[in-house]
Amino acid sequence: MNSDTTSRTLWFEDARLGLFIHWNVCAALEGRFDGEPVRQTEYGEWLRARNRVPRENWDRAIAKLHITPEIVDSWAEAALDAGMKYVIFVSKHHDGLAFWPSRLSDYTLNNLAGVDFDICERLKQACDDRGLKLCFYYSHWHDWEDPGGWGNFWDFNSDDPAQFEGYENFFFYGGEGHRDNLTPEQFDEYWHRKSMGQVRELMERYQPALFWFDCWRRREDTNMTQTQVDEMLAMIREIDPTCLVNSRLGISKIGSEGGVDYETVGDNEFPDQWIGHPWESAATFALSWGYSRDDQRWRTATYFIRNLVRNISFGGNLAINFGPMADGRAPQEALVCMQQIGQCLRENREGFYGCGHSPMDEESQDWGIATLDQVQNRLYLHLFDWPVDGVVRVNGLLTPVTGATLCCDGSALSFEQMGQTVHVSGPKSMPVAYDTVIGLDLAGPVEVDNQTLGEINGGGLALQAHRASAGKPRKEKPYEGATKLPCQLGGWEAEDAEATWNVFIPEAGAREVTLCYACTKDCAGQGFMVSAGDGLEVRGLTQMTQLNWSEFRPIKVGRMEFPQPGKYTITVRPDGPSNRELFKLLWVHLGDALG
Ligand code: JFZ
Repeated sequence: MNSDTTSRTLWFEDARLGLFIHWNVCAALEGRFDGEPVRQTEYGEWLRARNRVPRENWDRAIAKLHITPEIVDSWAEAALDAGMKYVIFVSKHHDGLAFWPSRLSDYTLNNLAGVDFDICERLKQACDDRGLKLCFYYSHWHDWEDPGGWGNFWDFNSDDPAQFEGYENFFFYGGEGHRDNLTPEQFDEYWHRKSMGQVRELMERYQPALFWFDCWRRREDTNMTQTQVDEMLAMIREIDPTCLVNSRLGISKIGSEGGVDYETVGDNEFPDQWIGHPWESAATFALSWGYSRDDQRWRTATYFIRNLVRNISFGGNLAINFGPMADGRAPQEALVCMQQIGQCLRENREGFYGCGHSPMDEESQDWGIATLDQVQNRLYLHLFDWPVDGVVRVNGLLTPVTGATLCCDGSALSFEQMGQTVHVSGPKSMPVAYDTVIGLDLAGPVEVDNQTLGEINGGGLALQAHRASAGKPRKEKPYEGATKLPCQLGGWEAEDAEATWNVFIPEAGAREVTLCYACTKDCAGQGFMVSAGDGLEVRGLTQMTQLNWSEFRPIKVGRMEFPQPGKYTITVRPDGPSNRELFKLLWVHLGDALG
């Protein structure tokens, strides 16, 4: 976990996985208006804005929503079953409809759909009963039903044609619409009456653990003032100092005085580095937040589990969203996916909750990603790609390992630590589908070397072109379709051309050296050399692989005898003068130690 965390966010950083629920009026329209799918976006909940749905039609659709208290309970039950620790319910989306019987607006589900119980109260109880934290999404800025709110330019703009000037494409590209006749005073009145009023009402009635606001632009680029967002935050802090607030309130400062509690990154965005304050990705089971019949591109448990682990390894959370249908039921695809996620987390027992940033780069390991329990000095290896020989090869681990455990059954695994490489012997078949977790107990705080190449699954070292240090030769794009690797090394004409890789060799002994390259007839027969320093080298002559540069073949060059385990720099260079291309080198492979 992050060390600079305030106690307020401790539960959040422990929780790691949450459920987002967008029950939206678009569900009552199946995501279409009069037969037309939502325009320009996959987001069904934008239907009213995108398709310019008249207010009366939207309100008639609201009346089609129906729900029972048991369905509300089923949301919490599904979250619990999925291993989620918090539920973010959309209490009011951009259309302005309140999903609780608000005293501050008539525009409520209870009024317009005749729902005769309080969904938020029921959900609060269902979450409390299951130890889940109830959180609210509240659209504080966009409100398409209130003339003082932002975003509705189709019902509320003036008739002045000037309103369209410069905005022909604004809606298409910017997405959030333009109000030419909304005065700051009107918006301020809305802000205090409805926006802050309803947030206060939600807090007083349901004591949410967190507010998820949704201003996805920089506050400076909106009509909200600094004072307004500060007032909102101050009010929340005053009513309940334990309530968390996300950065989409419109405040980017995090953690410190006057700042919010955590950062919400972009929708379906998964950062690729550690972030030093609490953060969360919100993702969708398919592409839309609200339910739409046109949105059937469902993501898999594989996708979510890998991204969850990745987020944890960078110190973050993941909240996954489903949009219930008109009767409140979650789409079956989302439910099945949630069960798969939950089963994986339950079976592994450890490695997710309470875990955080691991300094081990994902590129340095061939099997998956590590998370860390910083308090216990326990490193969790999340294996997405189980090695077929059952040997987990951990690279670049500098801290001594004192024990290895297969988390799903608690059994001890044998292991061998050879310098910065650890071999853990697991079963030949992957015990837990999607992700199997192995716990490594460390003698002290984790230290890693991410710079030195280690072994791949199955053994041996793969020195690929894109991992090389090279100026001459250069990294070139291979022939279309020739390989999935990003580059090849070409341009070896210069005498000082060389490509190098820093590797760690865990065991002394002979290793077979293979080069995979393309070479044409004109360039065959030239000398090259692979060296590991100190007279340790093998030489070869290039062989033709095809008349053009499209055919890569693995060609054995010889054996290299590594006198001792340790770090080596492997260099490939021309052997003897040449003014021609040598080859297009794709990779060098150093096999497993040969006895
Ligand atoms: C917003 C909403 O407009 C949307 O309906 C949904 O509620 C989602 C959670 O948030 O949409 C966004 C927000 C941010 C980006 C894009 C759409 N973004 O940062 O790219």
